[in-house]
Amino acid sequence: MNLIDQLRAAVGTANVLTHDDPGADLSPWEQDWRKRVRGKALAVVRPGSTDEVASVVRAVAAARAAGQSVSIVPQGGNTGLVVGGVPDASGTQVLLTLQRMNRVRAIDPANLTITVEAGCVLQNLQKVADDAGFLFPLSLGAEGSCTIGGNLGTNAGGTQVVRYGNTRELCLGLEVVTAQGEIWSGLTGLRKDNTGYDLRDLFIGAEGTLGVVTAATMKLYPRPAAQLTAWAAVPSMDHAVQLLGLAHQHLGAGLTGFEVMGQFALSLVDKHYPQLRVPLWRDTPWCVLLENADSENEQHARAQFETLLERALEQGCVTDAVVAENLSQAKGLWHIRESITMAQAEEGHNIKHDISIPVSRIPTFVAETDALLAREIPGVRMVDFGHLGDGNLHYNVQAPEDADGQAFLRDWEERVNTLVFDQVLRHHGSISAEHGVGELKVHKLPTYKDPTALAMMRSLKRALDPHNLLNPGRVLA
Ligand code: FAD
Ligand code: 2HG
Ligand code: ZN
Repeated sequence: MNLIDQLRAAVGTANVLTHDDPGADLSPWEQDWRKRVRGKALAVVRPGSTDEVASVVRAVAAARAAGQSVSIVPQGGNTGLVVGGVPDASGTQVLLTLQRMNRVRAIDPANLTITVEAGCVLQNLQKVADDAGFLFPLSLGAEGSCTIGGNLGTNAGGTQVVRYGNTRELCLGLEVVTAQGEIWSGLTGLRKDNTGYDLRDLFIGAEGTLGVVTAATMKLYPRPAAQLTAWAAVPSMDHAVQLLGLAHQHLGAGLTGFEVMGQFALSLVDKHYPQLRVPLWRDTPWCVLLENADSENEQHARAQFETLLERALEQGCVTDAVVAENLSQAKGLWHIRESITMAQAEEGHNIKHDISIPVSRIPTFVAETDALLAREIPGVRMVDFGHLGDGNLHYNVQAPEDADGQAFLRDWEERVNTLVFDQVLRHHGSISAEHGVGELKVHKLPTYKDPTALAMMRSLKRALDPHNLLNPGRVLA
């Protein structure tokens, strides 16, 4: 049997799509979210179980061992921003989508865990947790489409990291199909297990290069008794950092979100989605969105929040603020923040940088790097926003007004990346805080990653995937 027939035998004919099938449209799996790359798959394969994933991996591995240059690209919701989950243009890659594997396998209320298959859409996972009386805190703008497998693959961050950590911190166990097509059943749900190397942490953030995650056991949390959200105008990035310090001091573990948004980023939301009514943005260079989740009650949360904002106004780090009166207003404020990425996409291509540096250095980094860019590219527009509570900025560079976005990318991307990443290095930061490396940043790692760390990463890849079957060319060149 040829490979396509073997794949059909493994997952059923209806779950293997190829370009030769009459009327088949593979583009949703082949085009990345940012429309940076359009690949061509040998086939899109949709397994329905872990055993089927293992059969697919074994079939492709055998074909590769027999000399065919085939490989596998795992994909979840295809919302990744670094071109990590779409096939390349060779027409030799099997696109393995986990979308059909979307079941919730179990909830263990006493252990505060939920076990789900990799293709479960994040929003569905949040809802199942909520219906059971718990909170699953991972939250990001793509939550209506991204999957927990993709979140684990990228170690996604989002807007609640300041309190609950990245996806890695929320995961207790994994089920993984290895590059040899074996199944590792590591769904333990244990909070303590020191029996050697932490294999789970190896696969999280590996962007599908070491194994295919098929299921995960994730942590649940009690739902907070009250949740309050405020939107504050701040006069400078220095003041935003000062406000973060006050928020830690006054809210303690209640501080669940702290996002900063630059004026131009908010102007894009106002321009493309005027119905969202962005507050305060016209008269201030920065706004901050902050959230206080309280385990006592709303009165307590509001009193804490008011004290914080009074101190902040006294100290001049906030010039104006609105506190959401109810959950629906709070959701509206969060929706504005989550719409920045879409508003940027409406505006046209930009050069994205998802960077982290110590919070204390962020004001200097922004002032210096803004000035360097403005000198190089007069009229450049900075779409600067992000998870300030985590030291993570989306420091995105948009072409000057009226410039052609495509030409801007072509002429400037490499130079702008070098300028920004050199600055990140100088400030002891990372060139990818949460989106990953994918294909877009793979050639940057040798310059910006510690050489010993990179050598260990290569050794791990060789040990776990010696034939480079899984997502070749991503993370490691
Ligand atoms: P995909 O895009 O399908 O894949 C991403 C990577 O994971 C690829 O390398 C793929 O090969 C690998 N992968 C997918 N499934 C598996 C699996 N089962 N096993 C092994 N590897 C796998 N990211 C953040 O971190 N924080 C944010 O706040 C955030 N906001 C976003 C907002 C918008 C509007 C958009 C479009 C994206 C945003 N992202 C954010 C990026 C993206 O949503 C995340 O990276 C998300 O985790 C990707 O999930 P996915 O299911 O779409 O994965
Ligand atoms: C966010 O925080 C995402 O909204 C996307 O990580 C960031 O669009 C971006 O650059
Ligand atoms: Zn982000």
